[in-house]
Amino acid sequence: MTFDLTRLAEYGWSNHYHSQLTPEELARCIPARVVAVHRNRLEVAAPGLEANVPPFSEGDTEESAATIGDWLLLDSVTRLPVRLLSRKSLFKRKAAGNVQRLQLIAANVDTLFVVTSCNQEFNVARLERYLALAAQAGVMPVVVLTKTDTADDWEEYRASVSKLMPGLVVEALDARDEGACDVLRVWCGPGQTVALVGSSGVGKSTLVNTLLGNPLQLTSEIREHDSHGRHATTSRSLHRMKAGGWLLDTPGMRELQLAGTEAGVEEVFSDLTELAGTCRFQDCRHDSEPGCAIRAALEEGRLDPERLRRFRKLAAEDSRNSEAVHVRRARERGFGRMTRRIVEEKQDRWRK
Ligand SMILES: Nc1nc2c(ncn2[C@@H]2O[C@H](COP(=O)(O)OP(=O)(O)OP(=O)(O)O)[C@@H](O)[C@H]2O)c(=O)[nH]1
Ligand SMILES: [Mg+2]
Ligand SMILES: [Zn+2]
Repeated sequence: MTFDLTRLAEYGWSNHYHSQLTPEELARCIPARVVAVHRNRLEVAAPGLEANVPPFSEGDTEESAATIGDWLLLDSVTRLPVRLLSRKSLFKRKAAGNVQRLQLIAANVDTLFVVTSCNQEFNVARLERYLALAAQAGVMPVVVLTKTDTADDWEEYRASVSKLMPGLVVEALDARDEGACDVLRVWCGPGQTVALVGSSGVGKSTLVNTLLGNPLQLTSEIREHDSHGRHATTSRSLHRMKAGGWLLDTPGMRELQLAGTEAGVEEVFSDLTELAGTCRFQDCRHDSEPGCAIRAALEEGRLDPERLRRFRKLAAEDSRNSEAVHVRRARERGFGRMTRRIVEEKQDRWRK
């Protein structure tokens, strides 16, 4: 074997990837992580290795192209990629414009910091949207509530976040204070990869600087010639944090939209989908149908009408976005059908 496992672990290597390698690959390949994606090349890194390789795709679907955070196997002689390893998690979105295409944002992120602040920016519906995205991507969400120093009632903000999902982790802090940010260290240690999302002004950049310890790292940019010979500026996407882990900063993270996130929505609103599964009619629209469990819960005050409204909005948005991607599949989907399908899938999973 030609590579140093201990040092690879610092880059995020784990048994999830290691167990995918055949004995032959173990003998003849080196794993390397994609740290930046450019139009005509990928930057990869591994202990003692920084290299450019051609773009690589494992198949002909959009999801099979290597993206930031991916692990590639390189041939140890030619240094060319030979295989894309199966991912732990994946953020993707509908490509901008009318093109019906999915765009990969980042792979193999462990933790998503959902950043929000103790002021009028705070918005439960937006948080739920981010939580659904994290769940869909297969990434652990941690809500980071910033600007506690500016609000006497920050405990109340924290309490409303905690109510969004059972077991949801919330950390309240002053993003400018290095000591206060120490509570985030457990997600930022060696081998860990984190990404941040949140509205403008909530303190993402401030947090990033605090976590990196060295603001220069984030602003250091690589100048290169684009295809027209002009200087183009790109900033690296994976940055080493003080605590040893990697911070993924890519513009796409800021524009994530819901597309094909039914499963994520299901996880965040499992109370609602379970309830809907007990309506008398399978295709109940929770409108005026008899035996509707959702309406009963509303009438008995067991269900917050605002939460239902947000769920409907998110479900509708999701099905609109998916429609652009998979027109045919999405056409027949409505709120009632979606909840029914989710409940059926859940039951299927139990039966397996
Ligand atoms: N008092 C206080 N100010 C903060 C805190 N976090 C960020 N700020 C300030 O809020 C302002 C906006 O912070 P940024 O880090 O630039 O916000 P951002 O999320 O990166 O915003 P965009 O880049 O526009 O998306 C800056 O003036 C920060 O100094 C905090 O916890 N407490
Ligand atoms: Mg910023
Ligand atoms: Zn109903």
